[in-house]
Amino acid sequence: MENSKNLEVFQAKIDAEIKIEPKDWMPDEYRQHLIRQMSQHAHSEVIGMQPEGNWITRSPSLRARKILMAKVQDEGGHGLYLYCATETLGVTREQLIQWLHEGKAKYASVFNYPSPTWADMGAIGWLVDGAAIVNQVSLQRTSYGPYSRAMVRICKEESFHQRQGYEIMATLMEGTAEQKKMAQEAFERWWWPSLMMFGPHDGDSPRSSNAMKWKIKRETNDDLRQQFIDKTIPQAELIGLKIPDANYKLLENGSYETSDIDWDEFWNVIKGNGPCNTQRIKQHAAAHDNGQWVREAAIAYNEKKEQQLKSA
Ligand code: BYC
Repeated sequence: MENSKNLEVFQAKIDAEIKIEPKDWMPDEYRQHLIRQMSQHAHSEVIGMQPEGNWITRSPSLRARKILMAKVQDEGGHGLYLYCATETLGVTREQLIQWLHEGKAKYASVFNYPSPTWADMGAIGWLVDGAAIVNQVSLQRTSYGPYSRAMVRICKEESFHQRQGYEIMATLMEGTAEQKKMAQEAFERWWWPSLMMFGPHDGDSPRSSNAMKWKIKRETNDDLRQQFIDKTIPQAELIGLKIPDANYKLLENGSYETSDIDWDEFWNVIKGNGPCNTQRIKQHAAAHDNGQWVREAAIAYNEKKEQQLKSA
């Protein structure tokens, strides 16, 4: 089929809500757009294990430790589904990791902030996973089949994560004055970075136009951010947390108006100048190098199995 006919069939499928599958024809721009977004999403899941992994050995109880360990492990699993889904677009996992280490691939800016107290575990689960869910529920309807199916499973797990985070915050808010202060301070550390997770305002988002046309994105950055704000502010107020925004107000339509994000901070963190950017990549690269023997052993094991099957 000539290219314009291919394009017509491709867009018609998207318009009819038929998923694009790995062996279907797709324009190269669509493929590259997906490789970029999905691999960045995968990297975010894996780099996101670091701020929480920081607290596994220092959890305040065995129950808390078991839950946190399972949660961090889930995030690693999400990264793996997403790397596999990205590989269906014809790019190797090694290449994706190399782009991450070279700084060519991004990951969510929110993971470049430190997690100095136990309350940060609450704030990350409640706010960061909470923001991720709003975005990922929408991405369940994305046009690329493998991405959409990965999202369905990831969303089920993320909703547990959001609740475990909120439980930590609610428990601290019923505790001593010191615990309440710890929770409030963690809330203040993660509120703005969580709002930044949705990306720049719609007018400043160069990727949105193609993403919406191809139904990779189903809702805009600002619409998703507003949904998150509207559901999170009442949750904060219910447990006595103060919103770190002097200008926020409830509007007649039930939605909240808030101050604008500090976009200089957002772009600065994305450029690599956040408090933990260097540490996050260094730690990932070291873990990757340390895992070399595991990858080699897995390949050797598979090769041996294949030989045994052939000679059986
Ligand atoms: N951080 O045109 P735009 C989790 C970049 S992890 C960094 O709006 P787009 C969890 C953007 O990449 C879940 N960079 O782009 C794990 C673009 O630069 P490039 C993470 C950002 O793609 C562990 C430029 O800015 N979720 O749940 O249309 C523990 C212009 O932006 C950010 C996902 O990854 C940012 N926040 O929209 C706990 C969701 N925002 O690439 C929890 C999947 C923007 O052109 N991704 N940029 O160089 C998406 O939905 C979209 O990619 C975004 C951005 C909404 C993030």
